[in-house]
Amino acid sequence: MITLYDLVFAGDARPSPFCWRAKFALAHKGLKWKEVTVGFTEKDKIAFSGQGLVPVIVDHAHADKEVHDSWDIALYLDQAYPEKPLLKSEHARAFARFVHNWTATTVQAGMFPLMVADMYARVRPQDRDYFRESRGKRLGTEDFDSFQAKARETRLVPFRQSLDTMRLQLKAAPFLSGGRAAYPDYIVAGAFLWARSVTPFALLEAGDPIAAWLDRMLGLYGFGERLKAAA
Ligand SMILES: N[C@@H](CCC(=O)N[C@@H](CS)C(=O)NCC(=O)O)C(=O)O
Repeated sequence: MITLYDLVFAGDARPSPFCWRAKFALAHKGLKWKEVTVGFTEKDKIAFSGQGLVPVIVDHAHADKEVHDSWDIALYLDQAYPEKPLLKSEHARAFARFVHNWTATTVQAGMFPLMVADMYARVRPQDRDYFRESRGKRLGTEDFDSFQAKARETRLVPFRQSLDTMRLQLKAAPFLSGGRAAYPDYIVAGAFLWARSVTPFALLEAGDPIAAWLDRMLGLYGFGERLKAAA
């Protein structure tokens, strides 16, 4: 059994893209886990990990080994549970790392301005000050409503275009990793599950092949039923 410390929003929503990566990785391995929720102001729950970000896992089958950071969790799971590798070879790791970097700089960075006010609206009441101050510092404003409205006017079309790389990849095969989903797919799916958890806004146009891919991703391990989509 593994314990996964998972970020929580109001209504028990679980938006963290990095925690979704860890959940995909655990499900891929066929491992069972239980989740402990962590609000933005409940970092004491993960203080034992020596840092303040989730995901954190504790592997009770391996002397309560603690691992944090989604990438290190994937590497750890491959080492402790070598069957069904997530990142089999140096080449697989390099491709996944590329997708990790692209997701950070293009996908997640592109999504955030388009949904920051919707996120703020869904943060637990006791975490709102923390979110407003920390994200306000990042964006240079705490007026998330205006920031988001402006972003939707000016940044939505470029954001959608920035995903063309992914559409081209999906022309060749049903998953980014080929015929079967693998860790690179989990990385990008995490970003889209983040968005689904915090906003009803349509980041993708109807009929976008990325939406069909996301449906396939949600079907893999039944995450579609688990996801609390934002209304
Ligand atoms: N590089 C880390 C990033 C983890 C991360 O940024 N987690 C966010 C949730 S999505 C977090 O814990 N944020 C807490 C905070 O902002 O205080 C990973 O891949 O796991």
